[in-house]
Amino acid sequence: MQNKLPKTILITGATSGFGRATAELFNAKGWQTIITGRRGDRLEDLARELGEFCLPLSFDISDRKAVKTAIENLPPNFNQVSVLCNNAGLALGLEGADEANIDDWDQMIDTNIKGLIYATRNILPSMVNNGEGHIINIGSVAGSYPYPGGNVYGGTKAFVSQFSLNLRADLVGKGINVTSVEPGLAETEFSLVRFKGDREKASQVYKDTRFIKPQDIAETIYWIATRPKNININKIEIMAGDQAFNPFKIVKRS
Ligand code: NDP
Ligand code: 8X3
Repeated sequence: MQNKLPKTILITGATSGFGRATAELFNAKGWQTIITGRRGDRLEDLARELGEFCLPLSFDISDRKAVKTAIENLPPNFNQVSVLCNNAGLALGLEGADEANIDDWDQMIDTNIKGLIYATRNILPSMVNNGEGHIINIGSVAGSYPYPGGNVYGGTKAFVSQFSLNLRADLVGKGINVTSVEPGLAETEFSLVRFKGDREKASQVYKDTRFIKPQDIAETIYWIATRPKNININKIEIMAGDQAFNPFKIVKRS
């Protein structure tokens, strides 16, 4: 019976950016999509666009009970999830660690770390039971390379990278693949959120440079999800063509 249904991907944070582009691409490729996020109106609009093979579910990923309830109550046609794309996340602020808002730090940890582990823990038993599944986590170059003001955001993304590898260690032999996707500069609502609605500041981030587009990441996720089962892509790092590394900062004392 299940074989007659298209494969299903659950994408957290599908109301904009990477998540939305990923939902659109998988839908176009004939997959069922479960799209989530807090902004229910946006989810409804996207669900209308994607049609009958899309299920919108509005909840806050950092709410442990809400995540459990949503996944436990997936309707029969949508409850065999082949791919979980843990994408919901955010950066808040760019202040140094001595000035940053500690509520922002809590929210990044609650969303980028706790939300991701809640979704993963709740979906895994069904994947293990089916002997098939793929967890695709959205990390960041910020998890590997430090930059001023990246403090807790970078720390949460380092967690995503290491948690992904540790998931591999637990799940090898059970038919479950795990991948950490680690993008650099991409134009989404990311900077608008980081700068708390300041459109001018957000637009400066992407001005006069060639950034990653959400569709680039969606295509990468689709490629990862459709590799043959004899391989696992552990992690993939993608930077913008116009982005690279700076030298170490050296403080001169004289
Ligand atoms: P967007 O701001 O465009 O999208 C973020 C998505 O996360 C939205 O759909 C938002 O939905 C959702 N989200 C945030 N908080 C919550 C929450 N508490 N509960 C449920 N959903 C939530 O940014 P991106 O598309 O860029 O970000 C997607 C992921 O990519 C993030 O994990 C981000 O850290 C990562 N990333 C982004 C990069 C970039 O340069 N853009 C580079 C590297 C990684 P809603 O607000 O409706 O809840
Ligand atoms: C988003 C990329 O470099 O702005 O994760 O932190 S960066």
